[in-house]
Amino acid sequence: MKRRPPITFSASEYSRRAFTLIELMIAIVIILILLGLLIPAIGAVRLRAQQAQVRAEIGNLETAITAFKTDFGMDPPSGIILYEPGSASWDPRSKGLIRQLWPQYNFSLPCDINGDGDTSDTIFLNAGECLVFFLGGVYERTSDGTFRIYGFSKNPARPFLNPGHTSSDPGFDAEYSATNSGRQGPYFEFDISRFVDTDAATNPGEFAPEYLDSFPSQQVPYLYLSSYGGRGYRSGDLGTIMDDVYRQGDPASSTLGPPFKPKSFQIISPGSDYQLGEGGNYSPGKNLPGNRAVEADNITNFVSGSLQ
Ligand SMILES: [Ca+2]
Ligand SMILES: [Ca+2]
Ligand SMILES: [Ca+2]
Repeated sequence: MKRRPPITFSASEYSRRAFTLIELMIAIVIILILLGLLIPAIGAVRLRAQQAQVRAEIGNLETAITAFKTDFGMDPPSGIILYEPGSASWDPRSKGLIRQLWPQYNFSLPCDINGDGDTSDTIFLNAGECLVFFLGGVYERTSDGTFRIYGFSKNPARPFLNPGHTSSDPGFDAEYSATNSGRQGPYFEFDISRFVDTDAATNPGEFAPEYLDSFPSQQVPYLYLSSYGGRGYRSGDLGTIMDDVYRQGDPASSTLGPPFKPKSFQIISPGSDYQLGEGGNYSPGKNLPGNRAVEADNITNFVSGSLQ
């Protein structure tokens, strides 16, 4: 049987193998350079997808507000104080809003709006909390810190009957279960993992949640501002969150223009930088001044997309 000669490499073959190693290293470097170009591009695509998701959600919130208006004849207010019967007496403005929403509301019967087991809370709802309350209904914060929302009772005199208020709570009324009279809402499918209570320290005990948009690790909730059917946006609803609603005008001008959405409402997401900025004049064709640069990525219901 013929034996095969042992395999040997010539000098040129060795150099050919070494050259292959150099080629490999060059290929690796090229791949790294390409990755360096690609990763930011992937990041930009991901950001655009996240922005599109928030834009779509703002559209769904608008639809939910329309459904609320169909039932109650007005857009949700964006600032109100709710009084459980054991707290202070109603201020005239808040009482007027409740009378508009529920003409048969009985102000003297017990209710536990925040489902915490008593009927003595005063609940100051800010602009972001109003969005959740009027689209979500009465609520409770459970022992693990998560929020639940229950819509409103269809009992026209007692819309705030709260299924979260249980029979072991003081002042329990069988009607608190309220399922017998039916419920309306929630008007929006909130993701309970995105409820947040940013003013828990200043308003302890009311537990009213606000809602974060879907940007990962978002910290600043949606801002919702009502024009009260065209009667006008209220600076009081803005609190210290922003200086003003968005208005049509040159951002460089100190003369404030008419507001966007003058007869309905503004919804504002802080965008991926988690900052709302101060608001005021905005024009799609004009740059925001340097001190308002954080507003460029805000997403609103009056511009399709981020502001710039
Ligand atoms: Ca309560
Ligand atoms: Ca709160
Ligand atoms: Ca922003």
